Parts: sequence; structure tokens; C-alpha cells
Amino acid sequence: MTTRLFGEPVARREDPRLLTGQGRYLDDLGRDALAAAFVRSPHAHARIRDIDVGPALDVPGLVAIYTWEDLPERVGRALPLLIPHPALTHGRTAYPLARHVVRHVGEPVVMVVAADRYTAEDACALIEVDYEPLKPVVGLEEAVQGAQLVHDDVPGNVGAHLVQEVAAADGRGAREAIETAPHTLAFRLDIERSASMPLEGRGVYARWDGHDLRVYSSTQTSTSVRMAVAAALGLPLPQVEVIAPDVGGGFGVKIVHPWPEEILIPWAAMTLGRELKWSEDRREHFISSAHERGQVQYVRAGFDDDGRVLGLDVTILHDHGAYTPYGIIVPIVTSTQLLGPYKLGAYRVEFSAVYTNTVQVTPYRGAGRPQGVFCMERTMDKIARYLGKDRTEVRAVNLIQPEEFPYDQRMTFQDGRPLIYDSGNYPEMLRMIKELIGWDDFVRAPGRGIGIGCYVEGTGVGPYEGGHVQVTSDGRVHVSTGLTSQGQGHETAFAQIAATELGVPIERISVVTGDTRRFGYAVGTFASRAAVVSGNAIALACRKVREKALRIAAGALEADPSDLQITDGVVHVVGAPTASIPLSTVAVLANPLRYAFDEETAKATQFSGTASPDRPPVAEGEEPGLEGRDYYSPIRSTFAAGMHAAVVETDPDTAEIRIVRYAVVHDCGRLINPMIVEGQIHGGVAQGVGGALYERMVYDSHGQLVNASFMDFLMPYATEVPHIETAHLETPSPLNPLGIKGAGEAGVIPVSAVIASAIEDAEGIAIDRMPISPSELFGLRTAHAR
Ligand code: MCN
Repeated sequence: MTTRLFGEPVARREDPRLLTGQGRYLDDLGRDALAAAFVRSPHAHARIRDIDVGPALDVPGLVAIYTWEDLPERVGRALPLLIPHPALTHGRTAYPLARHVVRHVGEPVVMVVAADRYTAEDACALIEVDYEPLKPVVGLEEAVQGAQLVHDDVPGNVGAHLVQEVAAADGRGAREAIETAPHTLAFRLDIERSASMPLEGRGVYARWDGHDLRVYSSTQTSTSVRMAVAAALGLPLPQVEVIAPDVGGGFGVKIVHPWPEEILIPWAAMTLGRELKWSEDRREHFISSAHERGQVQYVRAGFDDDGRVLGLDVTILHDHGAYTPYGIIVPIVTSTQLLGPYKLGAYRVEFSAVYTNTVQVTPYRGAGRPQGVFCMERTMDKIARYLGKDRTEVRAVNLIQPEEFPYDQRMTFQDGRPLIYDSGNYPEMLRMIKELIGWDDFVRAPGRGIGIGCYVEGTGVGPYEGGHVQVTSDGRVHVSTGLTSQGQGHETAFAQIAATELGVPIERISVVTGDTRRFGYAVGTFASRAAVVSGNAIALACRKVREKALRIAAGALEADPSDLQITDGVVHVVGAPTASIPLSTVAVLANPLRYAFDEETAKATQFSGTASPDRPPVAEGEEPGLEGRDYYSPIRSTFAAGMHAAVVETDPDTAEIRIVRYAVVHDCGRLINPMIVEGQIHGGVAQGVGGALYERMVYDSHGQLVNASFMDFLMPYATEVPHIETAHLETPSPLNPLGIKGAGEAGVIPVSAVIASAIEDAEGIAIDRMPISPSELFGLRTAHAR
């Protein structure tokens, strides 16, 4: 048995359970609970004149009906704006149930509680809501004209406007640098809306026992849901527990806290004194959760004869939908991460976050980065085309060099800290991706093209995560951390960290995430942060436990702690393997209330039975038990990076687009588990293929989402996702003890840029939109031929 597991492709320990149907998802719980269903707005914009619940009251099995008027003040308040920003001058959030006005199709208006979901839905259908339809605002350009307003008090529908500018070394601003540059380009990019679409929707189940409230939620942030629920319901924090059971994907949409249902279901469960559950259906997910990506970008670039970017000026219209629960994090990420692995002369970015009568926008895997990378990589390709140069050559002259780290982009990152890249080797990465895809030997032909895309990703944002590690007298190690898991493989990766730090076989290690009973202080799983922040916290907690174990063992073995080592769960004197003591025994010795798990340990600890009456006092400065807790709080983000390349073929007649090859070089610092990282990259690339070729939310002029089902919203199947060739580069982060950078979002970030680059190469036509369908490509061909 090896315990040096950090960096090994250990098979995911959670998979046998999940693959054999033993996962426990939200809807597996509370089978006897009452069910909730919601009446949701059929209008994109309307005033509520009246709600008549009368016709539903006689439905057999109905338990309760609530409108906004029925909610107590604390529960009915507008939902919190989670990340305020000075530029967000007109932030707006929804009420848990609509109060007077609805601002998008799908906004919850009435909650119905009944014996089962069928009855609740039947009752919903009988409730009559009298709406006065208002003209909806759909489409970014229409919205900024401001003729109709989504919120009466937000002029021009602009919730936030921000300009960020980094001057050139000679002090010139981006616009001046562009004007005086030898060459300039200007173009517009259109990026459509998409959404996270986890296969398991959101869901909440609550139980109130008269004193304590237990809430299960399919969430990415159980600790934050707990705080929000406690505050809304006026309960002390210790009386509320929130547990994320197995979560069938999140991809960002389950970070929002609280969702209206996360407040309403616990409140109604408490009010009624009954168990209550709500599980989102697919249509609800389309129209009542969150979307992302939608942006229009106007780009101007000035460059020299080598393709060096002297100035870049980007103006972004960001479609925020009806509300800003998560602040303006998405356009801020676009603005900062757009810079990629490059050093530009001068840079100016300006964005307006614009309200429309559509589903609100919150981060979806990549969170603004795919849009930023699309912008920068399209710029690089266009410069190369303009100058008649190889596209990798233009990238090469703009790359930050290895000796330039730490590299300060002189901007403020999304977490308010300086945008400083900690480490990397971008030229080596470019060499690797060219070799992997065979760039220099590629044989170009009509309808066959090759493309490339590069990105950096700030990962591991703070403020903190914690880890708790306990060794019990059976020699097992119990690790817990507060953030939740949605399929990332934390159970395996965190066990690998603990096994390596403690010298214990991985089989003896269990990991619990997302359960506030086990760990109450945490931030959550998003922004590719779990490995960096929780991973390091767990390592630090393990180091505390290890130190204590060695101290206790040193006493028992009459040795110096510095001469001791732990291997396969046994502490022994270096060079004298027979002078040893198992960790199970050390765990017994660590607790004066001595209880040995078995006779053998009892004998080893010289007790007469499994429980000993001998109760020595706890030594000063010690705590009973072999356990430790620690927190890790990063000073700033660590920057992962990657470069992808693809070969595509386009059909000359149908304009069908086929990805023939896809290659990835990725650097997330030291790898905990290369197999998990590859899995994360594959999943991300699959979502990226969706964003590049298929996925879009289609709204009509009335603000109706016309493709709100899996019949109409196209996603790639396995048949559309190519085999993905992956290579790793490991430049450890100097910022954290384990040298890790995040990996969870990387795969999705550059895919649209890479595919556009390859299609453009195959067709000789500018591809300035994502996604691009065969019919759109056909249209471009026709226009080009004219
Ligand atoms: N890892 C590693 N070595 C590294 C970095 C990471 O072995 N140097 C491993 C980690 O231990 C972890 C996985 O890779 O098991 C992802 O780690 P990390 O980059 O820290 O990302 P998070 O765990 O914080 O996950 C969040 C990220 C995001 S932001 C989205 S969105 C996303 C994603 O992960 N949603 C997912 N991957 C997902 N995967 C699944 N199956 N489902 C989702 O909803």
C-alpha cells in the first residue's frame, strides 16, 4: 500500500456508488414530504392587478397557498445582492414571490403546498392571476435605447457602467496608442446566451422538529444557504443545518444563495410543521434559474508590423437579464481575463450591464472568461490574417515570458485584489500545443482548417476554506470541509492529500463535504477554488494532526519526534521499523477517556479492557483527541493557463461543422490527480463545444423563451464531442503550500475561440459569433460570395 498519492491517477472513489445508483440526490429524500409547486409568470413584463386563489381552494389534498402578501416581512424581503460593486449603481434583485410586477417569464408568483406534486400542480393551474401586460425589453440594443424600462427607476436600463484603463509604459492611453499604431482593426463580436443546465435541477427539502430546522438543498454553497435561511427565518445559526446531498451538477447556477425556494420551502415547512420538498423541473430550470454568456463586444486594436498589440479598446454590452443577484461579476471577469497570457501596450475596457426582461444572469462555468477569450483570440487571429503571418507567431510575440513572473497586469481582479499572475511558462505551452496538434505540418485544404486559443484563469479565490481531520481509535481518518461537491471528485482528491500528508492508506480515509453539521464555516464550490483553498486547508489540518501524533508517539516510543515517520498508518522510528506504534493506538492515547476499538489496541495501550478507568489529565496546551482543524486564506488568486487547438472540417454543401481533432495543453500547477483533471477538462470542452456550435437561449420579441426544453435546446451528445488529447505542464504556484492552481472551468474557456479560429481557417470567412450553426455558416458563405 502506498501513501504517496499526491499526483497519482487514483480512480475516483465516489464513482462505484454513483454509477450503481447508490447516490442520494435531493429528490431521493423526503419521499413522504408535502410537495410545493409554483405559479410562474407567463409574461415577460407585467403588473399584477389581482391574484384569485379561490378556485384552487377546493382541490383535495391542498394544504396551503401563499402569495407575496402572505409572507412575513423577513421572508418577503427582496433577495440579497450578494456581491455589491461601486459601479453597480442600480443593482436590483427579485422578491421570493413577485411583488406587484413580474420582469421575466418564469418569475415565481404563487407557492402552492399540497399532499403531492400532482395535486400542487393541479391547484396552480386553477389560480387566476390578473396581469396587466407591459411592453417587454428584449435584446441588448433595444434595451440600451431605453424607450422601455425593465425597472422604472433605472434609466436606459443600465445597472452598471465601468471603465477600466491601463496606460502604456509611455503613459499613453489605449485610444491614443491605437490612433498612432502602424495598423488598426475594428470589429464586432456577438455572443449568445446559454446556461449551466445541470442534469439535476435545483431542489430543496426542509424538516422542522419544533426546535431545529434541517434543510437539504442541491446547492454549491451549503454554509451560505444556512446563513441566509437563519437570517430570513429569524433562527439562531446553531438551530439551522444545511446539507448538500449528492448534487447532480451545478456548473455555477447553484451558487446563488439563497434562491427564492431556499427561503420559501424552509419557511413553509416551519409554518406548517410539516416536511416539505420542491424539485425543479426542466422547464422551471430554463425559465426560473439563471443564464449567462450574452454579450455584444466592440473591439478596436492597434498593432505593429510584428503583430505586437500596442493598444486594445473593448466596449461590452452585457445582458444581465432582469436582476443582478450576483452583482456584475461576469462582465468584470470578462474585462480582466480578456488579457490572457499576453502583455499589451495599453488596454481600455468599458462595459455596461444592461437589464432586459429575460432570466437573470449569474456565473456559468467559465463565468465571463469564454467571452473575454473569444475577444482576445479573435483579435490575435485577425491581426495574423491582416499581416499575412502565422497565427501562432503573432501570439508568440505578445506572450508574457517565464522570467517576467510575477506579472502585474495593473488591473483589479474580480476579488478586489491586484491582477498579478503568479507563475507560468506560456512559450513552452505554445510549443507543446503546436507539437500535440501538429501545427507546422498541418495540410490545409478547402473545408479543412486548424485553430488555436489561449487563456489564463484566475483560480482559488478567497476568502477562505477550512479542513477538519480526525483520527479515530480504529485507525480511520475522517476529513471534512465545508464546501460542497457536484461531481468534481473531491472525495478522491482530498483523500489523496490527506493520505500523503498523514502517511495513511487511502482506504482508511473518508471525506465529507457540504454538510454544516460537520463543518460550519465555508464559502463554496465555484471559480475553480476547491482544490486550492480547501485542498490546502486540509493539508494544513493534516500537518497539525501529524505533529500531534508524532508528539504523542515520541512519548510512547521514548524517541524524538524529529526521528519519527508515519508510513501505512504506523508511526515508527526512522531506520528502526520495529520501534513503532499504529496511529490507532496514538488516537487512543490522545484521549484521557481511553477507549480502544479492539482488544489488540487495548493490549498495545496496556489497558485491561477496551475502556480504561485510568484517566490522566489532558496535558497543558493539548486538546483531547487526535484531531485538528485549520483554514487556508489565499492572499490572491493563482493563475492557471491553457492552450487548445482543433482541426475542423466543414461540409461544402450543408455547411455542417465537424471537429476532427481536439488537443489541450493545460497548466494547473501541481496536479493532485491527473485523471480527475483530465475528466474536468473533458467535461469543460464538451460544454465548450455546446457553446461554440449549438447552445443558445432563443427569446422571441415578447420575451418568451421559445426553446425551453431539451427537445429544442441543442446540446452536444457524445457523438459531437471529439476525442480530446491532453498534455500537462506543471508550473507550481508559489502562493500556496501545495503549489496547486485550479482546473474545474479550464476546459470550457477557449473552445468557442478555437472552433471559430479553425472554421475561419477552413472557410476564409470571418467568424465573429458564438455559437455558429451550419445555417449561419451557410449564410456567411452566401454573403461572402456576393
Ligand atoms: N484538481 C487536481 N489538481 C489540481 C487542480 C484540481 O487534481 N491542480 C482536481 C480537484 O481536486 C477537483 C477537481 O480537479 O477534484 C476540480 O478542482 P478545482 O479546479 O478546484 O474546481 P472546484 O472543485 O472548485 O470545482 C468548481 C468547478 C467549477 S467553477 C464548475 S462551474 C464546475 C467544475 O468545477 N462544475 C462542475 N466542474 C464540474 N464538474 C462536475 N462534474 N459538475 C459540475 O457541476
